[in-house]
Amino acid sequence: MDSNTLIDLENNFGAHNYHPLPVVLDRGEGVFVWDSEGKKYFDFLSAYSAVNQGHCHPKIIEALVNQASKLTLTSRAFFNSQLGPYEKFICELFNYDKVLPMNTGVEGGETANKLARKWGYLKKNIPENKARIIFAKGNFWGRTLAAISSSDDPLSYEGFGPYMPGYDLIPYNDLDALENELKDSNVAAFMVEPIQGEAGVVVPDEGYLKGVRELCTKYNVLFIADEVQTGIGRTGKLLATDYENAKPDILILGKALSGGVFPVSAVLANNEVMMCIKPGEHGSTFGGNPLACVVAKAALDVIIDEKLSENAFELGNYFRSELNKFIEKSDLVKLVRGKGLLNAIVINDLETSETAWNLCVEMKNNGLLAKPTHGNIIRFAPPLTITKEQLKTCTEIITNTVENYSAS
Ligand code: IF1
Repeated sequence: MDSNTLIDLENNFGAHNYHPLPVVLDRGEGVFVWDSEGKKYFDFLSAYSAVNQGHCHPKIIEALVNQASKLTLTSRAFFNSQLGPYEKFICELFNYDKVLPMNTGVEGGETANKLARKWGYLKKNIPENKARIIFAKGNFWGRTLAAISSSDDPLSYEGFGPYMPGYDLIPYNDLDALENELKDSNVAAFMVEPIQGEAGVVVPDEGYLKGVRELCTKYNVLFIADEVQTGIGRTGKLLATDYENAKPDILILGKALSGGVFPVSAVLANNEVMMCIKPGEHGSTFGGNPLACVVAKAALDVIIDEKLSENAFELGNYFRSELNKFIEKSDLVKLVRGKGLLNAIVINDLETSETAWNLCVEMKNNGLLAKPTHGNIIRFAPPLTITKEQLKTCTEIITNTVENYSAS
């Protein structure tokens, strides 16, 4: 089927909860994807950072296929032979006592919130139903009713009320505002992204995460880091919180934990927190399934064996320095920001403009796929397996596209 037919099918039979770029992808390998007509593109979205290891990484696919023909799902009503070894591996890698396996990123967030509330009641003696969780404005952690209840983006929450009580917002990157809230003894946790993805790759000031860690310790509040997007090498370290040695009390991972093969998420914490949840109090049919365990183990091995965090660190510096040179002479691009290979450019235009969208359509025509976030921001997040040569080519595609757009 050609692309237009396939787009029509999605339009006719799928809910209209997305507005995709007009490209139909059919195949992927490493940093490349191909559309139904066989045209090849650099993937600069990586499925929102789920495909850090590159599309269809042979080692991850091999693990998937081998396990798929052996055992896929048992539920947690029984033990399975892959779960224990995986749990030991991931706990040792991230240095936590325990892990709670889930599937999607938002389930990871929900799990972290439930853990924090339970801990608040059992360990901090917060009166019943009074636990509060603080979030930063501009946060994004998914689409469930709890997640949208903490959102200040009307697109996410409007028309879906009533909302979850016990959630409050403070400005991002503001330690004074945080300290003010944490003084209330009913606060169980502060949940935050080390870099805000959906908000447009907003990088906080140096020292912010360290400050969050210190304030949470001082006021006996749990620091929950949502590393669903920033984790697993994306920002140039295994975790973005590693930059400031700001170890969260609860760590949420997702997306690239499976290399984009299927939803695998994880919540990590020490016993003091994790043991607050008892049998029957939380779970999931698919969480911790043997297929997910071997896939996640393989996906993490690839990050480590291929030094993808290090590659993201180096190539991210290169990408931003090349773009900064370009920005000096560009009227259209205002700035580039990010860490590692999680970057965005801000277009010198209104948030309501179509410029970013139009640029993405042009970049697509030129063989590179990226997605606008808001009307004037374009995120660039290639697979971390990208080489310097490839990134050089991509930087040229991006800057040439902007130049031609400005000229037209
Ligand atoms: C959509 C953006 C990315 C996340 C963080 C948890 C989750 C996400 C920091 C939930 C999910 C997504 C989901 C996707 C778009 C997207 C996104 F455009 F909104 F900003 F990645 F950058 N924490 N992010 O970024 O994970 O339940 O989806 O597995 O359309 O909702 P999930």
